[in-house]
Amino acid sequence: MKLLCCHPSGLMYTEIYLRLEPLGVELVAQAARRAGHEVRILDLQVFSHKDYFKALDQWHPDAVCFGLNYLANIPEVIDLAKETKQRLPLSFFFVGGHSASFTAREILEHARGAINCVVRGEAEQIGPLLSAAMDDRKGIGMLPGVVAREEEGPAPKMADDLDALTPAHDLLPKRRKYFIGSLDPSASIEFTRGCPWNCTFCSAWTFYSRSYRKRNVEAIAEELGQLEEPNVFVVDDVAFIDPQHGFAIAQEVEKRKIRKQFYIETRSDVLLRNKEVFEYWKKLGLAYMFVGMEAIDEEELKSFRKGVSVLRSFEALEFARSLGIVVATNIIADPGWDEGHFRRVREWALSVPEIVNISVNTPYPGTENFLSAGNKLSTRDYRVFDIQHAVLPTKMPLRKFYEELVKTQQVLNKKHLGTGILKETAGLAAKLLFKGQTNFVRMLFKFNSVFNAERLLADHQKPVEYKMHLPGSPASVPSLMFFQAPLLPASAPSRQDLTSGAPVPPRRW
Ligand code: B12
Ligand code: SF4
Repeated sequence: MKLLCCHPSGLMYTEIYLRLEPLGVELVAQAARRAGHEVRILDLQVFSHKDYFKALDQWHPDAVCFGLNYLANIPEVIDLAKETKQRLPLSFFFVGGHSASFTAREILEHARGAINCVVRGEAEQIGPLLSAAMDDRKGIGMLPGVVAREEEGPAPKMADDLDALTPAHDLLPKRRKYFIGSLDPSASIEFTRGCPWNCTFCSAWTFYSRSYRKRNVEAIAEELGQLEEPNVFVVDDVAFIDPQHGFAIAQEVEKRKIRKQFYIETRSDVLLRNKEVFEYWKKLGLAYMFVGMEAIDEEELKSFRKGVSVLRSFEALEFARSLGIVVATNIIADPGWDEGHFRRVREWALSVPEIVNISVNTPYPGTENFLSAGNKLSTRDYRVFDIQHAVLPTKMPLRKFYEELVKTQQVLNKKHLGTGILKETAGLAAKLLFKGQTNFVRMLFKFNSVFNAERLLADHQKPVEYKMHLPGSPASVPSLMFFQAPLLPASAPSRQDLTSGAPVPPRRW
């Protein structure tokens, strides 16, 4: 069977700071290739819709799938499915990924038959679906994780071996288009999967049922060694929760003399608890680190159930700074903020040297916030669920809210974008341009065209063809977690160990 594996277009954010390879789609591609299918990958963050239709018309795939991690991409993928069925009526069209897993039924409803099924959960389970798709599509709706129009299979199973498949990095065309900041070009890799915390605004923990799985150290080093890019984005939600795993990977990287620059994301408490691991990684090429702070106000932080105090976060930023790497953090703007609140955030953010990013509190399906605030949504347009738009009623008039938001983003970005930073990074920019890498330099000048209040407001005026479903009757939090698997293996430390401030004693897990 010929399978075309796709990732939809990039959202606002990717127009500026970064564009990264779609690892989930690469895993589907690898699973399909292993099963003997002929596979191609097309990433619409890099290619256009025209290229997509050209691929359909020239290659005639038997099946097409899309990775739908992002809620905002749902309308685009439904429209593409409808157009695909016009051109290739016999093709099998399916979607999977993070957001699709939480909205499977409504996606099928909107698509009116253009999407054959939604696969909830992980790409690793895709083999039986592909076999069934080839075999007259019989019994598709009975497979674990699969939701079809008429039937729905049992809950998906979690992959028991994360090393059984390595993403098909080699099938991704135009790899030099992927970058993050000055790490241009950049590949991506996964060290661990899942998160044991349970922040109210996040669906990473509900998706993986609060589990936390680690890949084999040799397999990671092997994959790293094969990546041609000089830079690597580590996609883990929270890097180095288990210090022993972090050390072991580092030792293997050092042993194999792998030289790369790395970007990682982590939490303040993990950083402070495992300082030595981060210091070791700095020696190995850790260049950028994102530390999720979310709020500078203690009460706000408590409401997110982040489990870290503001003071501890400040301490973590100070330590990260001392490593001599580029540090970024994020603050979540609440629709209830007034001018004073935005001003306080601006003042604080200008007083620290870190890159401070501002996003907007967004109750995504799959989060606890969706259950508590989903019925108050001011819009049901999937496209504005990208944490740059306000989807809940704002205290200030919407225009004023966006003006304050953009003003704050502008002030903060002056520190890091534009001609000022080009002067500081002139050497690096020239080197990249010389090598034909233009992503970083383009990024420095795009800010105003992407982030502006008028553009944000205009997005709310677009006609809405597909309306997002609201949460049904109040559901309990465990029902958000749909995997049929134990949460943490019996030998693992308790979630208490992982998420409390106390250091996790060294263990084998
Ligand atoms: C790395 C990452 C990014 C990267 C790379 C994104 C990319 N190109 O794929 C960057 C930094 C660019 C990014 C950006 C954003 N991200 Co992001 N990101 C993640 C993160 C941490 C990990 C994703 C990942 O690559 N994991 C490793 C791979 C292997 O897993 P995966 O892609 O999820 O695939 C697995 C399954 O989903 C499934 N699968 C995936 N595709 C498919 C397809 C099929 C057919 C099937 C069957 C299965 C399947 O199989 C895989 C496992 O086997 C997730 C959180 C999380 N843990 O999921 C957030 C997450 C997906 N991001 C999120 C958000 C909000 C954003 C931004 C909007 C943030 C912003 N500030 O603007 C942007 C939007 C970017 C865009 N689309 O333009 C939200 C999604 C919210 C939502 N419901 O829409 C998440 C869930 C984070 C969160 N805690 O809420 N992100
Ligand atoms: S620590 Fe990060 S990944 Fe984990 S639940 Fe909180 S926000 Fe999500």
